[in-house]
Amino acid sequence: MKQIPLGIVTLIAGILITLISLWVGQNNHLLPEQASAQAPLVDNFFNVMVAIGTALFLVVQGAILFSVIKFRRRRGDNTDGEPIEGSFPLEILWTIIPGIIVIGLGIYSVDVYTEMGGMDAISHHGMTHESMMAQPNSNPIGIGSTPANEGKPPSLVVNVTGMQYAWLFNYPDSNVNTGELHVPVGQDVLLNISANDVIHSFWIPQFRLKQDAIPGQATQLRFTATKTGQYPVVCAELCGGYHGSMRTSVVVHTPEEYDRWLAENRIAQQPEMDRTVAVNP
Ligand SMILES: [Cu+2]
Repeated sequence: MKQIPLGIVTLIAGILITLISLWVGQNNHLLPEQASAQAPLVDNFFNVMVAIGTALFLVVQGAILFSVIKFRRRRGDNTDGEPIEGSFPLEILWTIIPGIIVIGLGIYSVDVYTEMGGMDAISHHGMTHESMMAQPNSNPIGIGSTPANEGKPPSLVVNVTGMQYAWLFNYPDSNVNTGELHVPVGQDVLLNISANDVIHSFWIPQFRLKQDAIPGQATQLRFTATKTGQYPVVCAELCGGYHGSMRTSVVVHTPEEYDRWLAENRIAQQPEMDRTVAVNP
């Protein structure tokens, strides 16, 4: 058999591994459906990491498999293996490559966080010590306005309270209280999150958003839902014996549906009970 030059073999293997890794990165289907404007940002980052992970897996496992077959013990060969003691250039190489990958992912992740609105909350922290003493915990932390929405007020504000073991939603503009979050699709929504007792964590997997609810520290999540439907809201911080049942839903409506829902609940929650009966069969 004619020997193919090692350089060509390595090149072909490199191209194949790159193509396979890129494909796996784009087609892994490991995450649930995307339902917020932030979701594609998170998923693109995740897919890049899956692609890099796949490439590393193939290179490492491929090298092991290749060595096991190529350098296996032949029948009747009882000699010792060649003693090899480290390789300085190789160690430099496999330190530099992960170093570049980690720094690159670090920079990319900060970019994703900025695009999601994560830096908005942080920039609000440039206040003096005196003003912090005067207004304790008045600056919410979490995901704020995206660079595109900078300076614009949100179109809907909802107060979210976490308690053992439920989420409560209050719509301050319309005085509606619910146990389920309802939002219109395509609109800029701000959640003001607080906790009554212990730390909880407000998580909507389909939005790729999660924010701790902390007693004494206001937090926030600002997002735009991009797909109508019903998605789970899950408490993601172990908060006590019934933490596992601390779940509810977010319902993303079309704007017309949302207005109808809001109108029904606004009337339903007024004190005059006769009207409640009339509109809420
Ligand atoms: Cu909880």
